[in-house]
Amino acid sequence: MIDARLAELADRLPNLRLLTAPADLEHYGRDWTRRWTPAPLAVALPSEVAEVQTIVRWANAHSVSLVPSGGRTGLSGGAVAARGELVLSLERMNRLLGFDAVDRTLSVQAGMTLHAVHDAAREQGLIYPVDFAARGSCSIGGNIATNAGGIRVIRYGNTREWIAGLTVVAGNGELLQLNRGLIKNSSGYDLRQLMIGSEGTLGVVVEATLRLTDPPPPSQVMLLALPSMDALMDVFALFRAQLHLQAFEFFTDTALRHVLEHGARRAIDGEHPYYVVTEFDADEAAQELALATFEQGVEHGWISDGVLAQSEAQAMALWRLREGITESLAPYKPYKNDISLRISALPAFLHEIQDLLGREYPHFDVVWFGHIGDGNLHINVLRPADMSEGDFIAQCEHVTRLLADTLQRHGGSISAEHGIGLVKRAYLGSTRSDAEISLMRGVRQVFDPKRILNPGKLFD
Ligand code: 2HG
Ligand code: ZN
Repeated sequence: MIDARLAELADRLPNLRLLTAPADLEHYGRDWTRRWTPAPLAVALPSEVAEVQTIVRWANAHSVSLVPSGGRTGLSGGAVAARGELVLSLERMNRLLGFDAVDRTLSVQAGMTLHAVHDAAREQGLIYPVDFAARGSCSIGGNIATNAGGIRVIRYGNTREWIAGLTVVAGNGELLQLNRGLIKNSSGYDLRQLMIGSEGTLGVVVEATLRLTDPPPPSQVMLLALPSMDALMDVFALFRAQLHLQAFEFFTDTALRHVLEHGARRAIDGEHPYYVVTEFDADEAAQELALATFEQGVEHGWISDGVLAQSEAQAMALWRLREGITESLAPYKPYKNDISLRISALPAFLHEIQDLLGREYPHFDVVWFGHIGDGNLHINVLRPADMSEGDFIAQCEHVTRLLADTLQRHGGSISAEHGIGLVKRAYLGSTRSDAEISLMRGVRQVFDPKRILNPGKLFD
């Protein structure tokens, strides 16, 4: 029997696609965390902005919570619907709205995948430079909601840098045009920036105007094997000083073992505890400089071995060693930490945290990797086959509390780029002061007075 509230919504919007089949509720109610059992009321797939406004007004009238939903590739539970919410999927709103050659902007609907955005920019001879492994499934609206980062932040910054304007349906159903593509707009609070990273708690992003830029010069990709964690920061300082970096990513031998088991090809022989994939601008002069830089690293004892990709295919194979890690670990349902520090704070922090994790997780496989050039580490802890999921998560949460305290002492953040969602909610106070959180709650109250937008995410 159809829910009376849904019947009323269907009445208001006869053309709205509304799904209630169990398989659909399951599919749209979860994200890549797979920790919560999906239990949405229904899934709405609007095809135009006016429908989104009507849904938000309906939700206010009936006190139904909404979970804005993109590609659901998130790792913090930000798009989970497990408490009778209506999933508001932007999946069908995935059209390119226009390109402006003078402004060098692309206007898109929020449901467009990052990959499709890349293609649309390239068709105009430009690039949208934010990039990461989930590009084929994640949506630009989700990227905006979490201020997504990825593998090119070291050169181009986070999503925040590339959003020239947003069209948003606020929590009361009102339509907001934020910043309208302006480069300069010194006219008070920048509500566009407030929306970016707000995890669907202030408004539903329905359209975005994205800034594009020139494609980077030809680049080269190098894989390096390193003997120690200390060497990692030395090699980073060396490479950053000599080369124009586009990416600088690291992973451990444990991560490598998993991607190799998952079908990637080994590129360096022997056992090495740490690896770096780096990409840098490479005209002819830079090639020589890259080799000289590599040699210097070897002479200092910071680099044990290395490979410089000789073709596009080899470059892709080297990248796969880094980009394939999340997928190769997925079968273990890892517990994930996504933390960030100032680069200058990393060496001291890394020592402390290596001790901490070694002590607290003596029997768990702990996989380290990430965007070390941005001060962003991903720590994935794998559940032993003989341990229950509940016990495993409880132990990981205990350690995350210790990790959060350590981060706080070093001035870091409990979420670098994945968001707070449900997963990191308990630790928000390690990164934001009570005063900040209280202001954030106040802002939320203004945009969404009835608290229908993604309640429970970010904070209660
Ligand atoms: C990456 O950098 C993503 O590959 C995923 O942010 C990180 O799986 C993770 O922990
Ligand atoms: Zn990442």
